[in-house]
Order: sequence, then C-alpha cells, then structure tokens
Amino acid sequence: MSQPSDNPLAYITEPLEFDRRDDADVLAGARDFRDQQARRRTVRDFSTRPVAREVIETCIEAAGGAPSGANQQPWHFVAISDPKIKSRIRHAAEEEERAFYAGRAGQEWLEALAHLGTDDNKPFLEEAPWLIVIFAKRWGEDGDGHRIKHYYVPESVGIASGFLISAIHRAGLASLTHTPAPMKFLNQICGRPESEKPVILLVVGHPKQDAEVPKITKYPLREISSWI
Ligand code: IYR
Repeated sequence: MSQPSDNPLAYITEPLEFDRRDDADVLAGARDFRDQQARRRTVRDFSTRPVAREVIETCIEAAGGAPSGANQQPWHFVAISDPKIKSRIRHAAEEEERAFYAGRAGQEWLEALAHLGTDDNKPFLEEAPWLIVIFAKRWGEDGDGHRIKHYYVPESVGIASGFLISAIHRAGLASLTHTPAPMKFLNQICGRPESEKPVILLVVGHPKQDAEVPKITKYPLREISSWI
C-alpha cells in the first residue's frame, strides 16, 4: 500500500476487493442480471402502499457507488415523501405538461410519444410513496466559495441514475423516469442551489394492483451491437 504524502498529486492505493469466480459462474451471473433487468418496466400506475425510508436510503447508497469523472460524484438526490410537497410538485409539473401536450412539444415529438399513452395528468406524483429528484452538480465549490470544475457530469449522473433505477428494481419496487420540461421549479421546491440542475424526477413505489404498461419490445442483441 502506498503511503500518504503532502503532494496533492499523490496517488494512494489500497488492495482491490473482488469476488473471483470461475467461467461458469461468470456466465450464470451475466444471464441472471440480464433476465432480472429484462423484467424491469417503467410503471405509471402506482399504489399508495408505503415504502420504508430505509429502502430508499439503501437504493440511494447503491446509486452513490457509481463511477464518476475524477470521482467528483457530481450528483445530489432529494427524496420526498411529504404529501404537501408531493402535491406542490404535481401541480407545478402538470402546469408545464399542459403546455407541453398542448403544443410546446411540437407535432413530431407528440407523435413519437403517442404509443406510450402519456398525457398531462400526473396523479402518480401524489399517489406513489416516494419521489426522488436527481440533481446534477454542474460545478462544485471550495471552502472560499470558488467554483470547482466538474468533469463528465451528464455521463456520471446518467450512470448513477441507472444504478438507482436498477437498485429500486432489485428491491422489488417499480419506478418511472419522469421528466417534466422545464423542471427548474424543482430547485425552488427542493431548496437546491443554482449550481445544481434537476435531471430526472424518479417516481418510486409498488405498482397498483392490475397496473398496465404499454406493449413495447426491446431491440435484440444483433441490432444494438457490432463485434470486431
Ligand atoms: N415529459 C412528458 C413527456 C414525455 C417525454 C418523453 I421523451 C417520454 O419518453 C415520456 C413522456 C411526460 O412525462 O409526460
């Protein structure tokens, strides 16, 4: 193990903790995860059944394990279960969405969405037990209020969001990646600074009994990959 030093560019290591597996186990693990992920669906019919805060905390910890540019971890998660705040978010989101569906989106976008059956009515923002707003920290700050440049912010936050969605699915819960546009109102409601940009409003909970989802298909391996 290398020793700490006063050099700010010093590189300190620790032994890698790693589960080493035989080839059959590696393949079984890959298949297992693929099959598990294939059962994830974006859900819009949420039950009001509560979910313990500890579950959400644990899933956010999993998201925080994502890789990020220069390990700057340029994300912040605001978890909301307060019904009054959820109601404010619903009303603010629906206001934006009314304008979106009434024409701001443009014909091409509305046509692309038509098969998902979405509209400006967002009852899940009040019905689901948790909303998690994922913020991207566009820049950091040192102790003196100077800006610190962050690197690969959209990529890092996208990866962490994927970790979070997978953690929620693995826990046996459903989620919806909701993106009211614009979503600047979330800075104000969540009390987050200008340096942070809300990127996803993740709705989390149990699906309603008899929930329905749009009938969609995923592209097969040969269409999403090339092999060299
Ligand atoms: N934000 C809107 C519209 C919407 C946009 C895309 I791209 C989607 O994949 C789904 C919906 C809404 O949430 O209804």
